[in-house]
Amino acid sequence: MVNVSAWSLPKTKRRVSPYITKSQLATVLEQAAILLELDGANRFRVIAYQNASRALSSLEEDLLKVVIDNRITDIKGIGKGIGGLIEEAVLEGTWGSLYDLYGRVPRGLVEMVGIPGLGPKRARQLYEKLGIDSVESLKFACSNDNISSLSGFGKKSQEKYLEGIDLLRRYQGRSRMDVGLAYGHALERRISNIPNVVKVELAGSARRKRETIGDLDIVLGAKPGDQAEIIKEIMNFPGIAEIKGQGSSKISLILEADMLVGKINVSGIDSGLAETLVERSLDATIDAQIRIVDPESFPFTLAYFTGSKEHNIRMRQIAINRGLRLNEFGLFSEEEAGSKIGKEAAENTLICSTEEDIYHHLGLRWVPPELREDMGEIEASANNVLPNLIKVEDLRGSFHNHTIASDGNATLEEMSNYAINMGWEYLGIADHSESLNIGGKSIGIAGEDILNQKLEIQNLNKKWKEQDVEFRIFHGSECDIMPDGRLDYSDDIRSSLSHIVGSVHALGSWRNRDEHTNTEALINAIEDPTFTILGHPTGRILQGREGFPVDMHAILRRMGEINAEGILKAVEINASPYRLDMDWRLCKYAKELGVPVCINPDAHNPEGLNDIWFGTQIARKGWLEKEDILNTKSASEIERLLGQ
Ligand code: DGT
Ligand code: CA
Ligand code: ZN
Repeated sequence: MVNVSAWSLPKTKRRVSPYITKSQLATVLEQAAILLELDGANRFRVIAYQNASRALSSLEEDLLKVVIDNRITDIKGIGKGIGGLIEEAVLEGTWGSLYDLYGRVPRGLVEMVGIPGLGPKRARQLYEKLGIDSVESLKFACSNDNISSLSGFGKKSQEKYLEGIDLLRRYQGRSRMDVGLAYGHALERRISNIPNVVKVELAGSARRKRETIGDLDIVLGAKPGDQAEIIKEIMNFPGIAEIKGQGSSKISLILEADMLVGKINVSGIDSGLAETLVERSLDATIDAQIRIVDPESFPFTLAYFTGSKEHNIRMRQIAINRGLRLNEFGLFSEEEAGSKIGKEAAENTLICSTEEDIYHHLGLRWVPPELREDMGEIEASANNVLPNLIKVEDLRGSFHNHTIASDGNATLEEMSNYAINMGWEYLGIADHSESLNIGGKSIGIAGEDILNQKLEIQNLNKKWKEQDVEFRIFHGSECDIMPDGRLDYSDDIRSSLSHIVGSVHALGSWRNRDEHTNTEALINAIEDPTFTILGHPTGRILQGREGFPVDMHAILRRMGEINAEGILKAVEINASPYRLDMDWRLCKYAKELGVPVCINPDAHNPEGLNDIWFGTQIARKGWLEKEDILNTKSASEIERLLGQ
């Protein structure tokens, strides 16, 4: 099966030739052959690309040397046209005519080739004859018997494709946090409604709030006599796409959309990409494992399946040091258990009615699941210095939100009213700046229009003051950072605003450059006196695209230095579940350096403000406390910090 999820033309990270490696080229040429076939190119061209790919794979000589010596077309299987492409890639790092090809072939067609049993030739036929251009439309056509009448296709093909689509889904990998938690909580809720369920809880990476979730783990506690009936009830749930396994203590399922209650909220990314991602979520499936245990075992099983594996290993070692053994059923004397394993070994377990008890028996304090990654939490627990993690209720506002003045779809007032209802004291508006283009169209606020927004905000602030409503808008901008590190707008305009969220959007040039250049450019931007908050630092889209290369440690160090001089430079955790950028792994470092973290929903509509929740989970995962977060401060403190 071809893995088509990651198809894009490689961008060089080098500053000297060879910009592109031999194996990168071989992969691209192989992909190009498939794209050409999908594009309806003639057979000989397709074969030429296939041959060239193979020739490169088996080339032993240094490719750069061959190119420099002008010997590329001497290689058997490489002709003049493709030879030219190879030379350009190696010497310039660019891809000539391939950009067009990669851009032209519908993404959906490429995804169709990922379906086991469906090659490019057939995909092309389905596209030409029936207009099928995505996995979704193919599934629909197969389910409605629209394909069997095509010559060369029969009922067998339909069945094969449907099976293939299922397979593709199953291997498509991890889900974003919002999708995983939507499914996880829906399943947990449904189970908790079954009579005689004593306890049920989501475990695994979902409970640890990882940014993506592989599969769901649910632990269910019930009396042995009730378990069979409970399992029967679960099997009757809606939204079970497939039963992968069913025993008396474990059920493995694939869940699909009917399981979900409500729909998945989306905001914070440009609309084109958002649309595709929504489609994917609604159509997403996720694996779930349910473990059914006796109520007495529940805390042990929950702890075990919460993980992480690394955390568990440390816990078991601590038990061993105390002459104990810890498994998914209990905590018991190693000596007594002897060679017994599993449930039997745990017959005489120490009684623990909660997870807390397990930690206490090991001389530890309970560790919040978010921290269980073996990244210092065991030591902190033993020394009683675990952080007091930030809570959503601690937040009093946020600084990066959009309105209809740029690409949001609500007015200042609509956004504010929603924020007031959330109990916030302030809302930072940061619409896009002038230079931001999407598809050749500017979506930002032109410099001369900034004043209009300013007046509107002043009026609203005045109104609230008169009405004794404790709420205000901070007028900022999500200001584009140019490739050289300059900020959009004039110094005058930027200085007139309350805060500047500096963000990189034109990702192309940043992803084409090496880490060092990008880091320098970002530091340039941050050093600008008007710069306040670094927005979505790497530009990554989870499950969508990687961020640009940048040395975040160096960025944070520089920000720490400037903060030490008493000048506020904060880093954003973009709370959109599509981004969750800055990554949680960097939070602790930011905290140590004294760089305030700002959790921003990057909302494009009022409901989008709720995304703040995801960002807060990530901040917790990064060990952050109330004091570490900029938007836990009161409006008057913020005014002081922003120098107004
Ligand atoms: P995921 O599903 O890839 O997002 O990540 P997890 O953490 O949910 O991992 P998963 O589903 O493979 O297993 C759930 C938990 O069960 C895991 O966090 C720790 C525990 N576990 C699974 N296999 C092992 C193992 O071989 N050793 C130990 N110590 N724990 C394990
Ligand atoms: Ca899991
Ligand atoms: Zn942005």
